[in-house]
Amino acid sequence: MIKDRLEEIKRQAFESLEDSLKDESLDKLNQIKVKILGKKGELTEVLKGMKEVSKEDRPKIGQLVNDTRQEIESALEEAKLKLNKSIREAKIRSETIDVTLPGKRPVFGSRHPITIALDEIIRIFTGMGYEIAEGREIELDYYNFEALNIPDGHPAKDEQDTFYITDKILLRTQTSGTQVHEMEKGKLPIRMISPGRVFRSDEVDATHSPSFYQVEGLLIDEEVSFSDLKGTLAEFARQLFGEDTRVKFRPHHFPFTEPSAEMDVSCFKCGGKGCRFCKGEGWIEILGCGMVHPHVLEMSGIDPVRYKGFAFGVGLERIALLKYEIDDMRLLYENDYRFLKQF
Ligand code: 2U9
Repeated sequence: MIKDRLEEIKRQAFESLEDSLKDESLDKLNQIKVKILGKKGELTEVLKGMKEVSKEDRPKIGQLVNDTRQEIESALEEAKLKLNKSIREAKIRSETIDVTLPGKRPVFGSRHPITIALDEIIRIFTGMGYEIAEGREIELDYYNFEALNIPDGHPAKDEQDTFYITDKILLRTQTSGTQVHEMEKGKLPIRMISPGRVFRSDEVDATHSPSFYQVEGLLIDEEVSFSDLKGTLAEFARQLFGEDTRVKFRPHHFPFTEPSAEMDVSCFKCGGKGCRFCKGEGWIEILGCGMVHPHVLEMSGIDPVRYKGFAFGVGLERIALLKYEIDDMRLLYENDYRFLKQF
């Protein structure tokens, strides 16, 4: 019976409508429309069956089909409105910002301990009137060795495991070349520090790395003596490690300075009594220094009779490890935020 079929179509349509509302699916709604009202839809199929209905029943059944179509159409329209509304509301909900929620704190970076040590050293020496020159990491063999009194075959040259690029070009093993370039300019007096990265073909361990940082210093003027060197470096140590710091100079040898020395500072942990930090010595070695060798001055065109100079070199990692009581140099290169944020 057509009437039963229409009832069944309506029942199924309403059921599917409920489902598509539950699923919030506009697609499903459209599918229902096509399935029931479309050109090949179920209602159209019913209309085709009208041929079998007797003439007198046709208007009644026709009316029934139309009513059913209208009922389904308006139910579909209503469902579509409802669905659009709830989709709009969900979108608004998802885009709403709760301004009362606590904000996310930005993670602040911190200065690297090597940078802190370098800034401190730069502050101290610029305070004494020194200029800063950075120089070049890739250097000629001449500026790294020869001009510093380290000719081919010199044991000091063989001792430093150098990264060579060609037989005349290398990665600098010390920043000293920067001072040589400065001396060659012929502008005197000179009062400069050269901070920077240097390279040696060393294995990595707690105290070695193939790349590390140095600050070297150079002062050249008339009438410069070893006392000037001692006074300058003692003041440097007091500013870096504290007012009560005492210094001690031990004779040493470098090819580029004569006389040469290493400077120790009184242990800033125990004040010099001897403790675990200074390995019972009371003293901690922090730098090398000396009066610039006359031959080094001469090679760069400076008259060694009229001019004298002193020079020094500090390893920045060593200063950072000592100042911040870090026991393994590798921590300085790993860039672990948990380590870095402590400084
Ligand atoms: C010129 C003349 C002299 C630079 C100097 C040192 C002593 C020194 C070391 C410190 C720790 C290297 O990083 S380290 O291993 N350096 O002991 N450096 S005097 O002397 C110069 C430099 C340039 C023209």
